[in-house]
Amino acid sequence: LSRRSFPKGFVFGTAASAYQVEGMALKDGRGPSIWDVFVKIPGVIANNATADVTVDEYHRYKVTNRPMRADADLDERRLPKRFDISIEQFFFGLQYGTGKVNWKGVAYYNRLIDYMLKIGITPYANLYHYDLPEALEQEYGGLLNRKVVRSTRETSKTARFDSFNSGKAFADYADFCFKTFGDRVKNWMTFNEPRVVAALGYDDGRFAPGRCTKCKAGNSATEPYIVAHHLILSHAAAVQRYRQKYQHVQNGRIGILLDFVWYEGLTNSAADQAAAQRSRDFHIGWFLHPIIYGEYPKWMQKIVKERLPKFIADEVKVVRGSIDYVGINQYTAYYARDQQPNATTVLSYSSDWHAELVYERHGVPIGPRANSDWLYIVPWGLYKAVTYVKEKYGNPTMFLSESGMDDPGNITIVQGIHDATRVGYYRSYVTKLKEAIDNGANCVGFFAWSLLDNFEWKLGYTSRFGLVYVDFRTLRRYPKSSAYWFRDVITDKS
Ligand code: GCO
Repeated sequence: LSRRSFPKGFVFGTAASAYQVEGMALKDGRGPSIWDVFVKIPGVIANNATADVTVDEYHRYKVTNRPMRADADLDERRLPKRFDISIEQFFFGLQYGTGKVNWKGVAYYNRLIDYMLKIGITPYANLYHYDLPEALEQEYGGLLNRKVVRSTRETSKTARFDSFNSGKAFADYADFCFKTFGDRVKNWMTFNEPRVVAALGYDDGRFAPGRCTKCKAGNSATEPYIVAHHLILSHAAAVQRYRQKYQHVQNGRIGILLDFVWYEGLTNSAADQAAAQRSRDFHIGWFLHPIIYGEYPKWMQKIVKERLPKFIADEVKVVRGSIDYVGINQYTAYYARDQQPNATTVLSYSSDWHAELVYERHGVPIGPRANSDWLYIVPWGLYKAVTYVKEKYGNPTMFLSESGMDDPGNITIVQGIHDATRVGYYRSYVTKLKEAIDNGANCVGFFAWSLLDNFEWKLGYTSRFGLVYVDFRTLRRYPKSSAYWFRDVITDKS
């Protein structure tokens, strides 16, 4: 297995998000995001950890890359890197676009991008990774309010969609980034895992802003759908802006990052097979279906009915086809079993699936479990997920934008850097990806999550996903066996 076994131009890289690695909490003019507020609620994050420092990439982005070069001899000229731009670093006023620009934040990303290019790393920039400015949450309810798409006064449902072109909203923030960095950044993504934003933020309340039917505030039967709808429209508005104003000059491409768990029917019964299909529709279909076909999947329309927002004709035009490529975050697979609602079922996004997710069949787990309770190692799941996108969605240009596994946080450096399980994970997943490509999937890259151990949301620092071990007391970086393995693959040495 090596780079040579992949089609010409195939890229290997690593991925990280602003909030999880930057650690410049509220310094240099950054305003608080909904995550800064969320992590402060006692008991919400393991050990009540915060991302105030995390791995301090804000100051150490050079240190991170230098040891990678010297110790692991990673050939960075061949290593694209996916990183996120953080909204709060730019706009901390009351509205995106009308909030003030934080020029220190802009300077940071200019330094980072210039440095990456100087040492030969290709930047892949994503515009939103869970960190909505708290000011927007306070002012109008954040993603629940359509102002997040366009901030011009809300008009009737028949308002022309392109009126949000003149609005001050997500598209304006995106526009600012295209204008400021697009001379150097040629690979853009709008949102990371919008499904997680909607489901974890508004259905089970596990992620910021922590809303759900059982939480202090929220409604799991309606809010996830409203938020998802606004995310799709915001994505489309940003893409439209890029295409109209920048793409022909800057020659870049733009897409979105979608998480995709593979769902396999628990049995061959028609009921379980349908449950697996519903699960796929409520998961990746929720976003990819509108983007490719201009409407929500049939199963969703049938079950969610009037709780599901609709795209008006002018919106369909902008949403459909709003990607040049799509990033798939693929880690795991589950079995799905038919589960029809009964009198006691509480209406919610997850109960709408009419499916129960299970992790074993005849007492055999679907795969070995990593440290995270949701992460079972199932390489064939990646093959099926990629092949599904190929077959169901017209084989769009895609790349594996995240894949990886975690170890417990409290292991020593020595235990941490001998990460044989992770090496095995990557070997098997990358092998399956190659099989899918050999069978025609139009997949052009693979990005490991993540280069460094970092702040893993609810798990705080009790989970390590890195190719490089971080000693969280000293913040020193130590390449793991998986970093060397990765190097060997991408430099054709293995
Ligand atoms: C994402 C992911 C990452 C996680 C990773 C491991 O949204 O892209 O949630 O931020 O850290 O998937 O859980």
